[in-house]
Amino acid sequence: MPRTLTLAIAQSGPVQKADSREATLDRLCVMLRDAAQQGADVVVFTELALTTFFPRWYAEDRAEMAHWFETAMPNPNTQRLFDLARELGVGFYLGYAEQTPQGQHFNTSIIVDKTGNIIGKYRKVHLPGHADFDPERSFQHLEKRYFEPGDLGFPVWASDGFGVPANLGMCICNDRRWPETFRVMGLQSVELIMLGYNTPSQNSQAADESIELRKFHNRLTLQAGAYQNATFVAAAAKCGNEDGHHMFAESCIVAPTGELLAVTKTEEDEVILAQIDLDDTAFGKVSVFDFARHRRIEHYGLITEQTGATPPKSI
Ligand code: CDV
Repeated sequence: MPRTLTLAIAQSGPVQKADSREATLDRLCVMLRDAAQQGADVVVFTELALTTFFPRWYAEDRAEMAHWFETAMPNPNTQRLFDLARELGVGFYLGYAEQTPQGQHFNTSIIVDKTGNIIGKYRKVHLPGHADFDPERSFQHLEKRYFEPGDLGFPVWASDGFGVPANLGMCICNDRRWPETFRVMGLQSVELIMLGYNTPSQNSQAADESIELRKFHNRLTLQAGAYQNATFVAAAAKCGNEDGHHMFAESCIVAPTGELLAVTKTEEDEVILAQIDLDDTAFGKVSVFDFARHRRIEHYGLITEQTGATPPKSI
């Protein structure tokens, strides 16, 4: 049975602080419909797709940020996205801020199948930024203040929720910069990794870092992650000028060879698609990245035994 999928990215233009959830959901629904009309089986939305990137705003009392979080998913606001997915027969990946019944806060994403059911949940592991106001930075990035590190690991789901059997994984934004993210899913035979991102065009700690270099790092990590683990990668940006803070676009779909299959052209709401054959992941997995034959775990201990880098003994 062929395992072809039409994979879509729904890149979001900026979502301003003043924008209502309703207006933002309207935009996501328009893109879901557009993608479905073009034959999409699955649509990848971005990180924190329902709101502005609120971790750039400091609040002494974090309770002031409560309104950015979803306490259930779906909920009365988002139900219509799930209903539309079921009506159109298209799955999706969605990032949002999660508050649990126990009061924990996570930067979360879900996989929803073609019948509108959640089949997987992931909570962002690699939280960038800082927990306290940092006057040295040109702007704040307070993910470590508002979220806890994810507690679900990097699961991979074997599912036919998008219409064909596939091994599906997720991560979120900064996770893509860490090879461990991709490798842990690679070790579970992942075939498609979906992720969303909000990446500022400026480095808040290095004003002279160019946007070109930052875009290069985006492509570098996504393409390396795909190639080194023989998996498709689909990455959706939230981009453009959000309340005076610019974020770059370049949402893309990457093949298991590491090649780019589709890239967005704008910094606005934009849908791009690629037809993919999940069996194209097989060659890398049985050749250069046949982990069972080639990995040498006896030399990898430091990766899980140690967090920070230490200098070598001097000779
Ligand atoms: N939302 C993010 O995780 N953004 C980070 C920034 C802070 C570098 C990223 O890795 O794109």
